Amino acid sequence: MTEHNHDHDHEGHEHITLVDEQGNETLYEILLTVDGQEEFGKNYVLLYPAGIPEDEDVELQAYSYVENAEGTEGDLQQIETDAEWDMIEEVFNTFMAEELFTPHNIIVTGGCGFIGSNFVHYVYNNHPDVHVTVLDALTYAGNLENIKGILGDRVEFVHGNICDAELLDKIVPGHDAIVHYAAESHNDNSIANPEPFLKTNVEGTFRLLEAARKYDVRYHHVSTDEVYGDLALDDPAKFTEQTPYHPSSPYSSTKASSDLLVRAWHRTFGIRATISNCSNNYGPFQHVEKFIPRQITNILEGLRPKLYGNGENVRDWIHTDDHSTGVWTILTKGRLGETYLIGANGERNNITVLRDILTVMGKSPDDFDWVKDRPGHDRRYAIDSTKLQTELGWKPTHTDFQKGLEQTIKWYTDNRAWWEPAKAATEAKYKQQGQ
Ligand code: NAD
Ligand code: TDX
Repeated sequence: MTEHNHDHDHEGHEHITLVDEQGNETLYEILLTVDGQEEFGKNYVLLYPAGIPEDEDVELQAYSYVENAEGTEGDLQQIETDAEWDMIEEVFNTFMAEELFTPHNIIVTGGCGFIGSNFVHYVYNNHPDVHVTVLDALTYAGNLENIKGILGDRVEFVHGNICDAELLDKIVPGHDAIVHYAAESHNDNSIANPEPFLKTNVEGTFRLLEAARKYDVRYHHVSTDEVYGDLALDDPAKFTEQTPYHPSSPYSSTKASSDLLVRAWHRTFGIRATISNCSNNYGPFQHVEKFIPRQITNILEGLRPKLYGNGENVRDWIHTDDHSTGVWTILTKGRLGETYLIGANGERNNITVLRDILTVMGKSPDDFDWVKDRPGHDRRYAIDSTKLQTELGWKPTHTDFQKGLEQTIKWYTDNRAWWEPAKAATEAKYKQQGQ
């Protein structure tokens, strides 16, 4: 069976024309593509005849294919083994289901940080039948203010450390899932002092996995695209779930280590786990040590923004709201043991983002300082989130980065009381590092 023709119609549906042995052509629509690379070294497509009303019974066709050099489907092949059929059936059932796992009582670690607190708000606003226990040590990066407005019957706060096994023995029983966000999250800090990264990111994950094992609790692991290292600026490739791990910094190597622990605990002990690796987040409530908030708040304080190296490094930006819906989708629909990449096609180099910020804030686009580069500075991150989009039906909603950036600038302008207490100490630390 060979693929004859592959195109998109005006509604974005993908079509394939198949030619049988007699030379008859039939037009099919691609219902689903399935990523079976890790297990079978192939991908799969599920097809149904085009133009058939949705409620009519049709026989689906499934074929395997190996991506060719252009990154598109090569020839379609018959499926050979029962194991492949079982996997396709599992993905199809996942695709058709609204939610396969319906949590009612979850622990969110790091729920007072930037991204964790966004997820807690997302669950509070969209899943009223779910109770959230936030476990957070309130490090320099944690701020109870981030969830203060929603604490009560449905959102409870426990002040504690994820490395504290005794505490986990007290709070984990009775919960049906752990969503693990807590981490030391800043690359520059990991270069100045790696030790807390080993403790929280590696040992902390180990403790949570042990608790998930002991109390048979589902576990979702929030990780980063930085585990894959970096791409060259002119490389057309993006990271996929198959990209080999190649972390560069103490931070990303501890995140990579924690991902590997999750994979091993799933395989060896049968922990019901999923992993997500997301690209750079932006939005309100991000700590002023990170790139975008640092530059905005510098301008608001009358300081000049600071750009590392030559400013050519590329980051793939996603709004933190979209990260939260991605994690919820994977928690409730993801296949156990699987990794899903979360990204929103937001590649931009740092100098472009900085000049956008300066322009929106009424400054000259050259009104910034070049500062010392970050050692080991990753050149470019780029995420291919096809698997999450096609298998689980997730889509980002904040697709206009410029608009999201303007809203973020407005938020920092309107919420000085939130970030001012952390600003001076953060800048003092950077100054010491020559940044
Ligand atoms: P953050 O630094 O803003 O927040 C981290 C939170 O974890 C804080 O509330 C802190 O108090 C808490 N915490 C730290 N150590 C703890 C410990 N030992 N016990 C309990 N709580 C502890 O981080 P963030 O940017 O919100 O990132 C959250 C997660 O998302 C991290 O796992 C990070 O690796 C991942 N991630 C971040 C990005 C990004 O762009 N920021 C992208 C992809 C993935
Ligand atoms: O002042 C700065 N000037 C500058 O040029 C800062 C703070 C950063 N940068 C550059 C370094 C990076 O190329 O901006 C880019 C973004 O820097 P960070 O905000 O520190 O993010 P990054 O190192 O890319 O990592 C982030 O995304 C992946 C998060 O901090 C991680 O937690 C996440 O895993």
